[in-house]
Amino acid sequence: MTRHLRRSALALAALSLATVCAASLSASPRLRDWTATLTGREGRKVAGTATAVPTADGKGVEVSVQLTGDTPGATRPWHVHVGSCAKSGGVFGGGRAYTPIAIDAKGNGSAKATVPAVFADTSTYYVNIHDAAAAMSIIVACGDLTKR
Ligand SMILES: [Cu+2]
Repeated sequence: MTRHLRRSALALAALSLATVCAASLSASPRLRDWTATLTGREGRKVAGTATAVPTADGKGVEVSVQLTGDTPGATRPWHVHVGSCAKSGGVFGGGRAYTPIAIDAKGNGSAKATVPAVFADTSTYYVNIHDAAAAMSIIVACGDLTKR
């Protein structure tokens, strides 16, 4: 009886250890992901989401952005910037990595960028959608990146 109890206690301990390991394995990459919800500016109805995850080699950040409700046919330059929607700053990682978003006939668009820089824990970042290459100062949508 005692031996049986001891064995099942051991099995239970092994099981909970396995559960803890599985949980930390699946949780650790998630903690390093950043997400943003983009909302329209200047009365625009455009909305969207953005995510940023470290590249496999840890030397960069892979950013993806999706837009809905935008003007069909528009081409939107975009960047991750240092700062926040409320307190703007410079482009993160240099502008070269970012290819403009082409808005399709339904008003949707998406883009991906591999940025050769890493996020610092001491900084904040946001995603800016610019009106056009000839109107960079007009921001049509913005969203602060937060760690999830
Ligand atoms: Cu920008």
